[in-house]
Amino acid sequence: PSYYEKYHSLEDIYHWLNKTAYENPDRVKVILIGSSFEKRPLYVVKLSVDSNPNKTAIWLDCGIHAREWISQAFCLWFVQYSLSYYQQNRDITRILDTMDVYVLPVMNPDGYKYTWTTDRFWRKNRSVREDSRCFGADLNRNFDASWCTAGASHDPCSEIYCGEFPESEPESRAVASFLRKHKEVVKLYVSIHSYSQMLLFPYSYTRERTENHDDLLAMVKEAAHSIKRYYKNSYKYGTGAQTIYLAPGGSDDWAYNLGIKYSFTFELQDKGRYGFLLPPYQIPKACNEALLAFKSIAINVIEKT
Ligand code: 0X9
Ligand code: ZN
Repeated sequence: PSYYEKYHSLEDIYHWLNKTAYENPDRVKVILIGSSFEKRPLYVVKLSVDSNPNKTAIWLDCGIHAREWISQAFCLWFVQYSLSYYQQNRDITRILDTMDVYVLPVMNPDGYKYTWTTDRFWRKNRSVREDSRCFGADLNRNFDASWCTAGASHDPCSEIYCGEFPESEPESRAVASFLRKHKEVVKLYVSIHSYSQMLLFPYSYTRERTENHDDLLAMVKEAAHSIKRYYKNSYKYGTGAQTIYLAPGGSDDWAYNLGIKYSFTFELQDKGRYGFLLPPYQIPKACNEALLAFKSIAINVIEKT
């Protein structure tokens, strides 16, 4: 198996980042957007092919939730694919000719490290609270989108603890600050999770529809149908609230309300057989499916913007 067909420790991923930037100086820049609670760096890979300086951009994050290892693996897969198939594959070429892509491969490095050393099923970050013995907030409940209403918890011991206040966690604050700074150029937001095979869009904090609901629905429907056709796997699709559950404070809803009107959360393989413990031999298919959905949605965004 190649490097991309395995899971990698945090140290390995940091090393990969450096090496990828060093080997592709004209297409890859590494940007430090902040640091985690335990002071680990939050690095974003900016994929940019020279040509046109007035490109719009896509944001892609992986690893908000520590134990969803196929997520972090997807971001590495995506970067590798983009560098290898630019000018080979029609869709990725068109995407990179039109847009830069900002990739955050590990949004929750402290949690990810912890899943390698101590608890494979850790979800949250690893922040400490003075008034509780429990660690960590759910970074996907910590954004300022109907924060900590139904579907999140004020209890620091809960798996869906929303944190002390919106953006109380350095990891979510770093992402939010970066997107606020770049909101004019970022036209598409994608966040990668697992598992359950779903393509979701806002809202998750309310059952109300967004103003461009029909557009978003048509895009995930087309993407899910492509996956079905090419890989024979089914993905459910729809708003977060209707497809899984009400969940406030998520990055996708927050990005949407910031003005990034094409905002998605992908839940990758599988449907529960292995769950978070998806075996490495299944990485290629899981990532190729997600890649197909990503490209299909990005092409649609290009055609609409
Ligand atoms: O609950 C979540 O944060 C995501 N599911 S997971 O099993 N990976 O934890 C779904 C996120 C959907 N979007 C929002 N809730 N905003
Ligand atoms: Zn998740």
